[in-house]
Amino acid sequence: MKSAVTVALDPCFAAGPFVFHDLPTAVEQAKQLGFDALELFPGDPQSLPDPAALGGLAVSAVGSGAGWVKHKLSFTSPDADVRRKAKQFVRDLSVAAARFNAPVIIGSMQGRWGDGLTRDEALGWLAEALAELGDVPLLYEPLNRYETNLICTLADGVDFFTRFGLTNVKLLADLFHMNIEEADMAAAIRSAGSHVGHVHFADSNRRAVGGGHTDLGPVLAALNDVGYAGYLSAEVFPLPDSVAAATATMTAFRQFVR
Ligand code: LER
Ligand code: MN
Repeated sequence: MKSAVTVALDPCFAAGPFVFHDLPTAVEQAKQLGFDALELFPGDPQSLPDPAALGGLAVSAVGSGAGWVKHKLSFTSPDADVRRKAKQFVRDLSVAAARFNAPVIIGSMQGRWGDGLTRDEALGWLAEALAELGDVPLLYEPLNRYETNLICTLADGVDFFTRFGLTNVKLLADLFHMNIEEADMAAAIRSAGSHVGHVHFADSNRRAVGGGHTDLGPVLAALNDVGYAGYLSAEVFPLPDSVAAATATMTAFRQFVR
């Protein structure tokens, strides 16, 4: 497994669960602490940095959260024009992310059902978007119940992929969301198996691993047992500050992985 740390690149993420909020500091600290990669959350596709600005670090993934947080785009909006713009936003992001060979995360842009929209209609539109974008590597992220009512567990994610024949998409297992929604985090990872394509490495309270009460040993054992070799990416609050959260993450990574 490889280590990554998140960097928000837009003021719309100022209060979000990202370790760093400016690129030069992130590059300097990530290199110093020995991270393999940065995970980038731009406000727009055109604000992804030049690869040369990353000082040799890889990019684990590119987040599309600004599509919702900044531009209010969603794959399950009742407005067809908003859905079309949402797909174009992710398409443009994926073109920019290809410079880094990085997949694009679909998290909050999935939206929710309700207000006259049935769950089946919403899932249909979500599946249509993921299928249309199927030529680019995508990571689909189940979120906790306070952020979506579409798919909140890994098992529901696998069922969704199977029902709509989505073979291009992998699951993003965010340990913070899983702590809220899964009955047994390790068992959920074992059941999802090779569908797991990415991990957000966070403790129960969304602090760096070690700062909450999640029992990480069985979770890491499950990831090892399913042959997971991707990133453990710290998507956590910069608490007590960015450098401390990054340092704690690397301590945990070395404890559990190396
Ligand atoms: C995005 O990766 C995520 O986990 C969402 O909860 C956004 O905060
Ligand atoms: Mn996440």
